[in-house]
Amino acid sequence: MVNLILVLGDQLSDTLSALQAGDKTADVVVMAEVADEAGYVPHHPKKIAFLFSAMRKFAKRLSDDGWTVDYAKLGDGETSVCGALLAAAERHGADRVIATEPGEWRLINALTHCPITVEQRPDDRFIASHGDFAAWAQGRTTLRMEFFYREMRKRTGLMMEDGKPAGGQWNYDHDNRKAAPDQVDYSGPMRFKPDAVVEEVLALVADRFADNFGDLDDFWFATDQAQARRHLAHWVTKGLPKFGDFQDAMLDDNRFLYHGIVGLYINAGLLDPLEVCQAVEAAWQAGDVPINAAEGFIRQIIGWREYVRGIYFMEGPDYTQRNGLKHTRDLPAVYWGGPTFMRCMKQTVDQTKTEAYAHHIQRLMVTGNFALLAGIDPGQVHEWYLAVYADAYEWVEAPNVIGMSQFADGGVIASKPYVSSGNYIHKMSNYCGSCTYKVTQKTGKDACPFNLLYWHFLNRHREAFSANPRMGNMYAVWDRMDQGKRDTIVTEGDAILARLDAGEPV
Ligand code: FAD
Ligand code: DLZ
Ligand code: SF4
Repeated sequence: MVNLILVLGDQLSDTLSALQAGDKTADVVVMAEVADEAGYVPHHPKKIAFLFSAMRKFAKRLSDDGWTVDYAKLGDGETSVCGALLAAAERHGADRVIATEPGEWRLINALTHCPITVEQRPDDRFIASHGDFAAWAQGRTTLRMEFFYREMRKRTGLMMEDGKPAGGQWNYDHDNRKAAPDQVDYSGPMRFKPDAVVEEVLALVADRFADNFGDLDDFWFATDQAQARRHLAHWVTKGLPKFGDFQDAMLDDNRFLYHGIVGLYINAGLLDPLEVCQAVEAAWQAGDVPINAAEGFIRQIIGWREYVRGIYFMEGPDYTQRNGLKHTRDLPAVYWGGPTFMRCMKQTVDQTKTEAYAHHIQRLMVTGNFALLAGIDPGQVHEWYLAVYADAYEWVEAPNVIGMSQFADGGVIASKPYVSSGNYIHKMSNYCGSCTYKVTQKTGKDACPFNLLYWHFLNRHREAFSANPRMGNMYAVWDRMDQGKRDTIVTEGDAILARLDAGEPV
């Protein structure tokens, strides 16, 4: 009997467990562009174009390799993955599907309830299985990433020497917090001219997703493994050496700084996470990059990336509905490109719109920080992040947003909320110099909204955080402020929130 082998849009890896379990000479690979996947959030047009192009090229690669591939283009067939499987089963006389577990509970459930036998195999493109993560987490009162990361270093042997961390330290983060540089001597990610496959997809996306937030023009992403590898090699040579130093910096006129722009390729399966880490380790071993850059980058991949996936699957399907701080405000229009006087928000949203990309600190300390301080409903924040970034899939996006950024999981991931006044953004960027607001002003009409909302947030959530040992100092500072200043901050913070509620720009 013929088996169907399901390959989803973010499973474009030769080593995929479903492909490994299949028989090239007898089974049929099913790949489908379907409205349900393209529409569960209003994905950025560049994200859809990237994924459909990469899917089409991967299907061709499989068929060149001898597989029979049943590929449905958007609009050609069914609207859901389950529907596509049922239709293909009919066409090929199959009664069983071999799949690799999807990265989202929604789709896992859809496959579980699809009226055909679907065997969901573990996604072993990750270092830690669900069982490994559960075993690590068991019995721990706090699940801090740093300790999980050390386990992953030992397991992979990356940057290990005689069982000890290279250089004598596990973590070189203290060297990775330099402010924005005056000059960036890296020209950014490698750009690829759309080929015929990509051009066809671009026309489809322009036709079908014109109303989605995001620009489609100037599409430059790699869309196959060979291109992604070329981009990786280029970045390792030119960008990685200063990645660590300026990892947290933000610049008005440089969107990518020294970042890898590899998340979208790894998450879709075009690059293997270990392959990427090994390339970085090799550059460090060759003396081409400093230890803080190599360790800092490898920690993001085998530490943070694996850790957030572990949390997503351990916490269960209700994770995205968590709202520990009971925030209910609607997501303001500025997130969809509406007017704002805040330079940092404008820059981050503008670049998100054009590139489907913003780096970690922009996501965490600009748009994430503002949403948390303003008390935005975390479910809406989550859907925004899932829609607008080319690397966003729920298993990775939700823990970062619901957990790390919005503290909506009650502290599973973060030991304290990632909130800051304008001072942090000022220190790490050159945004404030051209902002309508004044970052040094704490109150008054020109005061930076982050300054007002920071104290407003701490004040209104006193019950939740005043006993947190990492926040005691801040409450002590607030308590020492004179009553008149505190009243002004609360009144002016209320006024900003009222403007957001009225749909007025802030
Ligand atoms: P680099 O800065 O070059 O970092 C290297 C790689 O490390 C990334 O490509 C990624 O694979 C990994 N990495 C780094 N930090 C994390 C992290 N916190 N969690 C998981 N992997 C990490 N990452 C996603 O892949 N998808 C998302 O949807 C996503 N949403 C995020 C939302 C918020 C609010 C925050 C704060 C972070 C989010 N991240 C997400 C993590 C991180 O911002 C992106 O991985 C990174 O910006 C991607 O750009 P890059 O490839 O240039 O990464
Ligand atoms: C993100 C996405 C999009 C936009 N479209 C498709 C699609 O048409 N077909 C498909 O197989 N996968 C798509 N994906 C990726 C899935 O949404 C992804 O597999 C799940 O979110 C699980 O991570
Ligand atoms: Fe952002 Fe405040 Fe700086 Fe303006 S002054 S760019 S709002 S941090």
